[in-house]
Amino acid sequence: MKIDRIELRRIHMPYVRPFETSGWRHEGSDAVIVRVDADGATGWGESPVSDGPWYNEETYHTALMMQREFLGPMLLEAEIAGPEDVRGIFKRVRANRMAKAGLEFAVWDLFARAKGVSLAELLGGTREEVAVGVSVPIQASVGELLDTVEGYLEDGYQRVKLKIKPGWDVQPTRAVRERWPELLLQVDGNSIYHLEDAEHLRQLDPFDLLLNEQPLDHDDIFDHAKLAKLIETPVCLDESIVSPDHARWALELNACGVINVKPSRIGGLADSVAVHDMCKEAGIPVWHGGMLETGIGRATSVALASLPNFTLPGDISANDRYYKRDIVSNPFTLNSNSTLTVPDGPGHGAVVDEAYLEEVTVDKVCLRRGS
Ligand code: SMG
Ligand code: MG
Repeated sequence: MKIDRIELRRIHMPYVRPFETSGWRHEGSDAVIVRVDADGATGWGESPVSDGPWYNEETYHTALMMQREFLGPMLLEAEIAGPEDVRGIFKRVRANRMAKAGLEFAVWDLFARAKGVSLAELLGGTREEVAVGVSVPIQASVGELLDTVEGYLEDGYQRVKLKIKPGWDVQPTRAVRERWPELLLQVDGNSIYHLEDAEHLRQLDPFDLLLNEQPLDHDDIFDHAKLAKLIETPVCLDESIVSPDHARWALELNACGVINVKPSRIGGLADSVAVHDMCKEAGIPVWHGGMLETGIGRATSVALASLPNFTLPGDISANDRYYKRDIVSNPFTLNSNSTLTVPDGPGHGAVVDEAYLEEVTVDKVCLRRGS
């Protein structure tokens, strides 16, 4: 198959409430939405980048530029036998994994739709529902945090992740644990701590957390391996697992007990399945992370999270936790058992609301084969 046309749109779409981590605060999505067309079929993907290089080094500026100048033209030239080919086509381009992923996701969706199978099935998914939780941003006070968590529990979420940072870690985590002794609870520092903080992080051990996510540097594996020996809470890696090799290094070093799989961070679904399979083999559970995706990226996530070793609840909340109105007309809604239902129609299943997509589009680029 040859791709005829690629459409890239940088959007801006407000969140229902701001999202604040240890290092940045966002009021809305600045993702790049990708559409690919071939032989009368269409596929959609999302690069969940933002306005600045805070989570990783990519932004909507870099993603759009890489897709327009390098990745898009490479994809248009290639003969693609299946979506697994895309990582090879992009191999010459270093890093820029979120830019690659948005395109790769769209090609997976295109092939699944062309074959008339669901993306979950094409990826090897085995679940009809995926367990999900909610990631709670840093709040102004412990009182507000308790109210926010209570609201999400009332919505039906059964697992909560707290964003933490120095000065907002032990006290809020203790408060949530005391109020809800049985709650599935975990924390995420987004790379704000240092190995010297091990003693401090040990204070989180009594709270029976599922995991402590990426406390140390965004590109560190080595010090996480040291930290994992110093704290009882399982270390989970997010930012620093950007490829199957990085996962292998982490497993060989015993740097983590759990891995957060985000296919955008890893550069695509093919490599994410490889990370999943490697962890399964090693007896290391994985769970699906989130980048506050729109309904398009969310549908890709739900399909991937249906693979068997995604045994912990994902950061894939229902669309209305993020957006009052989303760019899809069939948002996911939360089931009463804190799951989302995996779509079984063709592709990832998101039905794009093209009129609203046009409304939230800030910048649009069209690439065509042979021009
Ligand atoms: O999608 O619900 C979501 C957000 C999950 O906390 C979340 N993501 O480090 O895991 C993480 C953060 C990164 C957010 S960057 C925009
Ligand atoms: Mg994280």
